[in-house]
Parts: sequence; structure tokens; C-alpha cells
Amino acid sequence: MANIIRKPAWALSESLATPEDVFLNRRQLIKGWGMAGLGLAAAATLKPGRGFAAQDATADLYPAKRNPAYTIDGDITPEDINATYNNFYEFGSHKQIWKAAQALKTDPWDIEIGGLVEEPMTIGFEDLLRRMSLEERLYRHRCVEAWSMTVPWTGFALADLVAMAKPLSSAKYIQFETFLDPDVATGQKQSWYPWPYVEGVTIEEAANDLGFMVTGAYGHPMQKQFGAPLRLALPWKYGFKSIKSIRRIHFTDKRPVSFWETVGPGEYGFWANVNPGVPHARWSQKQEKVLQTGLYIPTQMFNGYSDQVAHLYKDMKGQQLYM
Ligand SMILES: Nc1nc2c(c(=O)[nH]1)N[C@H]1C(S)=C(S)[C@@H](COP(=O)(O)O)O[C@H]1N2
Ligand SMILES: [Mo]
Repeated sequence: MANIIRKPAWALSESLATPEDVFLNRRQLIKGWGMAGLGLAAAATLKPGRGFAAQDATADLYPAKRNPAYTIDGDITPEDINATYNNFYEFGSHKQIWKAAQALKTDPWDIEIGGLVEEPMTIGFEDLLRRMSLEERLYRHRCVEAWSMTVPWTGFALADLVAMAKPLSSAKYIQFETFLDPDVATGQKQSWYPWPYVEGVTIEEAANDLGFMVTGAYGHPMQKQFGAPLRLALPWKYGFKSIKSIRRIHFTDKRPVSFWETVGPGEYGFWANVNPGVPHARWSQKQEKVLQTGLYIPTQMFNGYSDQVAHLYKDMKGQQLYM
């Protein structure tokens, strides 16, 4: 499959290929049409907010205690801004997918954990959550498209999930997969994309404290557009590594080939660590546009998380660590 994707040139990730300003302007435009066409009432009923998460069976676990070891300088991106500007190609290759994403049915939600592990299992999302201890962490998020945000995620350490699965010594990587359901996620009818969305990390990366399995945001179960019910947050890597709506977690000795790596191998790689000094094939990574303010700030090495993760990559020669 990986080698025989036929995709029209224009399909190469519209938003990844479009300068951010065009997107923001387009967003304003769509907003304008929305007001004219649908009227204010419709816009108000569909306003993103806590409502979508309230019925969740795990809602009693929130808000979780904030872990002060994971904090940020500056402001948290407001939830309504973050919740209406998303990358979730399953629901469309643009940023305004939040309404479409409400079609995703997140309960029941089984997660299959398998491959090179002692304890392969299929576990319901609620069971999994009640086995883990939830905490809140403030994280930065840096999209490869050069915009950034800050989020109060709630979840549990990826390392705890690995401990539960008990990988065999032959397991070198973990592959994550998103759900596949083109009837619900109509973006998955775009057959030139290699669905389902796949991502991966090494076992060493997964053992690092920063890797976080996200179940909530802003003090409650996360809204569907963020990748409910379970997503990854790898804040030292470009945002596309933080895979949403995970169904399958597979331990393997083969390096996973991720969704974007399949789509554009010359532009998106396996490691994808943030580095302001290494430009993307089509744009600079020196700066990033902050989602709330629209102001540009310098991008930091490993997105500001060098102390925690730089050692992981010290002795890797000849690897494309920053794309
Ligand atoms: N399954 C899936 N996961 C995904 C994506 C996607 O399209 N599908 N987009 C990625 C990208 S490019 C980014 S920047 C983040 C966006 O997360 P947010 O919408 O919560 O800000 O999700 C990542 N995870
Ligand atoms: Mo991204």
C-alpha cells in the first residue's frame, strides 16, 4: 500500500502546504459566511464547549490534580480557540472539523494492545482509565505548519501503559493506530491517504516521562475534535506525532511508517523532533505563530524540552532527527 498511493498533486496535505496566514484568513471568511448563511442562533447552539464531554462515563475522574513538574511560561490557549482550530484529517483536510468530529462515537471504545508483549489484551477505555492514575500537565504543542498552542492535558504517562503491556525484549517500537470508519469520518473516503492514521515511537522514547496518553483537556474529558477518547502528546516532536483517537497499540521490532511519512516521505519523517535550525522542505521552522495572539515567537530546540529528551538522540548518527 505504502508505495502505490496515487494522489493528485493538490491532495498533498492542503493545510500542511498552505501558509498559516491563508488559513487564518480563510477562517475569518468562513466565519463571515456562517453568520450570514446560518444565522447567529445556529452558531450558538453548535458552540464547542463542555457540553460534548459532560455525558462521558469517566467524567467523575476530572479535574485531575495538576502535576507541577510539567508547566509552561505564559498563557494557556483558551479552550474555545483550541477547540475550533484542529488538525484531524479523518474529518476533513482543513482546520474547521470540530462539528464534523461530533459524529465520532467514543463509547464503547475498545483499545487493542498487542504484538511483542507478554499481555496482549483488548481493554475498554473506561477500564483502562480506572487502572491508571490521571494527572493534569501543561504542555506546549508545536505543529509542523509553524503554529503553536499550550494546553492543559489530562491523562497518564505513556510509560505506565508500556509497563501494563509488559513488552518482550524483542520489542523496539510502538505503533499506534487511529480508528477506521469512513462512514463516520468522511475524510477517510479520500482514498489517496493511507488510512488509518499511524504513528510510532521507539521503546526508549516511550519510557521517557514526557510521553503522555491524553484523555482529557481543560479539566474535563476532552472534546472529540482533540482526538477523544485517547490520544498521544509528545510535546518535543512536531504535532503530527501526537496521534488522535487511538484504537490499536502494537509493539513491534519494525520501525512504523507513519501516515505523513507515507504521504510525503521527503517532508515528514519518523523522528520529527522540533528544531528551529532545520527548515521544512517548504518553509522555515525558526518561528511559530501563537494560536491565540497571532504573534510570532522563536521556536525552541525540542520545543523547549531539551533537558528531558536531548539525551535520547545524542549518539544517533545519520538519522534525520528533525523532519
Ligand atoms: N488521527 C489523527 N491524529 C492527528 C492528526 C490527524 O489528522 N489525525 N493531526 C495531527 C496534527 S498535524 C496536529 S498539529 C495535532 C493537532 O491537535 P489538535 O487538533 O488537538 O490541536 O493532531 C495530530 N494528530
Ligand atoms: Mo500538525
